[in-house]
Amino acid sequence: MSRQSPGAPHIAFLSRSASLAYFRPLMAEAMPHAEISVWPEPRCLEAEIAVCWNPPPDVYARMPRLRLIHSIAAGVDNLLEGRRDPGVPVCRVVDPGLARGMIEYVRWSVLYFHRHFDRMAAQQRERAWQRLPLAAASACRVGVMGLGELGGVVARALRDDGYDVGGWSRSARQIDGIRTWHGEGGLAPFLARTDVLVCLLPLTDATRGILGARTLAGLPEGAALVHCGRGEHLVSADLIAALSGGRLRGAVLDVFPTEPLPADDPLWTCPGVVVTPHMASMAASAEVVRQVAGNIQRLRDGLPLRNTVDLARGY
Ligand code: NDP
Ligand code: OXD
Repeated sequence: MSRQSPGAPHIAFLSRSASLAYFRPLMAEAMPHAEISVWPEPRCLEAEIAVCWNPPPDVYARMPRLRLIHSIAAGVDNLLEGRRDPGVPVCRVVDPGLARGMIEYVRWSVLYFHRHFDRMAAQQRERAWQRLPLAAASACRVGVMGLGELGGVVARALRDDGYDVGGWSRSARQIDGIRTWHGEGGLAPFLARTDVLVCLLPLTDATRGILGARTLAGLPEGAALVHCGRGEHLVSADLIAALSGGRLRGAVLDVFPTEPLPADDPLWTCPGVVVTPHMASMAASAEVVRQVAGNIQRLRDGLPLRNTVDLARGY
């Protein structure tokens, strides 16, 4: 017999790479009548709601009551795999706090190159005291790939800091004070005017491997990369070749195809690379739970869900 009270939702937190048990008390507080299971508890398969980060492969096919898949994050690439029933919607987190964190991370990374902190760190190792000319922010051309919830606010924040900001997206976007390009045809002119490339794209079939030799070769000599999208966007051998050949100046990398980044990965020690452990930004757990609970209630009330993913586009 089900332990659910009649009509109460059953919510399963599913991840094969991290324990999501820390959500249990928060979710219980937000929805006191809900049944809550956490992977690998077998009862997860009875749930109607799957709240996911890297869910186990093919798990949805074993959840006959599934009615909603909800990400705990902004990106949904890792939870679309194995989703076969077109009637089950997928929602994600969109949060001003997450956007604020991303602005901070990208602002630091852009300043790191614009104000030569990379070169100062190298000089310090040589005990070299050498001042470099102060370049105005307006002389630093930043290019943001992806102008959505995160890329859009990051581009605006950098514009307000005085940078010369360009942006690239799938469809045409207009943002005051920012020159924008879109689609395949817009990529080359966008790259050609970009000194610091910021990747805030979602991972889809169209964007996998986009940070490879061709894109990197489209940047001006001495350009730098700030990568906060997904590890699979980057062809790391191509980046390492561009850095070691001196064509590119450096890279700040937050995301990797395998996380944690394996100890023997050459990126750890590649000159010019800063590695951070997928910490550019994240939504507070309480906010994630608030959004999940809100969407569960909306589902039960027959109202349109918030922050749904367009499954045809894949983001
Ligand atoms: P959105 O879905 O709001 O925006 C995505 C943007 O990318 C849109 O502007 C979209 O274009 C553009 N885009 C998608 N496909 C293409 C394509 N083929 N060519 C050109 N542009 C494309 O996503 P968010 O801004 O919320 O998040 C972006 C990503 O950031 C997430 O998917 C995740 O991977 C990553 N992320 C990383 C974090 C970290 O800590 N490192 C934290 C949070 C998110 P259009 O405007 O035309 O739709
Ligand atoms: C996200 C992330 O997508 O943390 O929110 O990468």
